[in-house]
Amino acid sequence: MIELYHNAFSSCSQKVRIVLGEKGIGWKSHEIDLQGGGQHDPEYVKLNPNHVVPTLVHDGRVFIESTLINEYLDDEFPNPPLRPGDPVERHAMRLFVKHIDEKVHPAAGVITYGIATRPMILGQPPEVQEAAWSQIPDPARRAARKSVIENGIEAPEMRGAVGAFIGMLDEMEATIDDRGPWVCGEHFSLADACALPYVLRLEHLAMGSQLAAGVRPRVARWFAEIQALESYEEMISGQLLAPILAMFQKNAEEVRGELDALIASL
Ligand SMILES: N[C@@H](CCC(=O)N[C@@H](CS)C(=O)NCC(=O)O)C(=O)O
Repeated sequence: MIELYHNAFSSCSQKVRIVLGEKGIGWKSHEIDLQGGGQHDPEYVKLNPNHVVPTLVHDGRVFIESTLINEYLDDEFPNPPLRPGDPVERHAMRLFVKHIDEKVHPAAGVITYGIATRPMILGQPPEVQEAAWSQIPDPARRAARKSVIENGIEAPEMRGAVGAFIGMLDEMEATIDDRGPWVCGEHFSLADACALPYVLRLEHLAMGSQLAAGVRPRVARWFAEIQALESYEEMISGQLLAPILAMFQKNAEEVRGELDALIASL
């Protein structure tokens, strides 16, 4: 029995859900309300001491860290395999994933809270606003969250964060070769699962023009292919509540001019 503690919009949850879906693994959902502070609930923190989603429980054993969860799933449920068999290609895949985990994922929190959820948080009572950052255990992450809630698009962290996303797209455009359409060639892999949520986040935050065929043709084809996967609707788009998605898009539209200028200046 597989149980996943996750959130519909969380990038790390999305990358695990698409792997569950592509492997056809049945799972029980426990949705964690990140805006309501469910990640800080003492019962949940017993499972995930980092106060983050996702957490996977398989037959009573607890697994945290989305990349390691995906590797565990690929070991435990090997069909279809989602890592290249060739050691050189596997290294390239893991390097791609490591870069996203280390550089792009922290940037996702900056752009999501600084653009999409900030107006909602600023409309809340001060103690609720403070709860949005004060319980985050990692000091660097806590400081970045506070800064983007206070300063939004003007936060000093924003330039590096948007730059990390654009760098990811450029790397994908350079990496996807004629064998494509996937990052590692002909077969969908954990690298694609890892990139998906971050590319999707750009579309949700008024930066979808960066994915256009005329701008990055290989990324555009990759994005179309991944959205056509059999499990995409059930595991990704179908999970995103329309009012929350509309809020993301509306708030991002309000700073589109600043975002375009920032990207042009990179
Ligand atoms: N390295 C962790 C990062 C997990 C993470 O940052 N999760 C985010 C959602 S994508 C989260 O739970 N954030 C809690 C918050 O926003 O307070 C992983 O890969 O699982």
